[in-house]
Amino acid sequence: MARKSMVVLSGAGVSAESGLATFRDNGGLWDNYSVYEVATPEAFHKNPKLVLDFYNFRRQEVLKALPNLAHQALAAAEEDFDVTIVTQNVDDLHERAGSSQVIHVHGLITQARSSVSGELFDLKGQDIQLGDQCPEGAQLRPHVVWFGEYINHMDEAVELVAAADIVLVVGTSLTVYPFASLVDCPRPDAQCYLVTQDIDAVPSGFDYRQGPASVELPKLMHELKQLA
Ligand code: BV8
Repeated sequence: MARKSMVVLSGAGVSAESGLATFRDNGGLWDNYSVYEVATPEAFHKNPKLVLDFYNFRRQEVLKALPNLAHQALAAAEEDFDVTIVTQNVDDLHERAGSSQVIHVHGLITQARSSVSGELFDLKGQDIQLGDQCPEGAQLRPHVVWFGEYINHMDEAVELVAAADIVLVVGTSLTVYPFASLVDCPRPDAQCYLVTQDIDAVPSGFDYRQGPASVELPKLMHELKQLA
């Protein structure tokens, strides 16, 4: 029998127990930084050093972090399902846990991007400094999608969710669009689950498993494995 397809839509909550700050929880990044000073193209134009320092700090945190039981449970699910992870996260913890199909719709902090050609460069753990230029002579920027910029791979994400047998939303407040609109895309007969610590409203048709991802995800994967 063909393996079932599973699409995972993840956010910062899946990396919280790896020690990486989320955005909108108490003490989250947006409690300490203004989005408009560090996560918009205008901010980068106005004060590139502040923006570079913000992402240099977060990149070093990512390099120090390790995948947690939630990332590992999702990687292990590939034994029984065709799994694709569509993540808002700019960390590489899904990949480092062993997930083989990961789509970063908001970019990847371990890479730099030319703002002229869009060419990507692996930073190999290095910071991006003011004056670091792309071959075209423009200041390098983090390969991260800022507010007001189009996100990556959205059409592909819609198609994947619309075709999936199982849709799993993990560790996201579903605040940011257009990513959050993906919860409206599953087939009527798809099995849909939401695993998160807290949410304003549970999307229609989703089975809500409230709690830490490192606890709830392994439990859910064990349940689903019986149905594979
Ligand atoms: C765009 C940068 C087109 C990278 C980020 C409607 C349609 C289109 C656009 C909009 C729209 N409405 C508004 C907009 C504009 C805007 C937007 O969505 N604003 C919001 C705030 C209202 N969207 C955009 O600008 C997007 N661009 O649409 O372009 C366009 C073009 C021109 C003009 C107009 C439109 C760009 C969006 C990308 C922005 N970049 N980040 C970075 O620095 O990382 S978004 C940022 O938020 C991160 O990427 C993050 O991943 C994302 C979502 O946050 P979450 O991952 O959900 O994290 P959060 O802290 O919110 O929640 C954590 C959750 O985890 C909570 O539920 C918590 O309970 C849970 N949790 C915590 N611990 C645990 C846990 N769960 C389980 N276990 C735990 N241990």
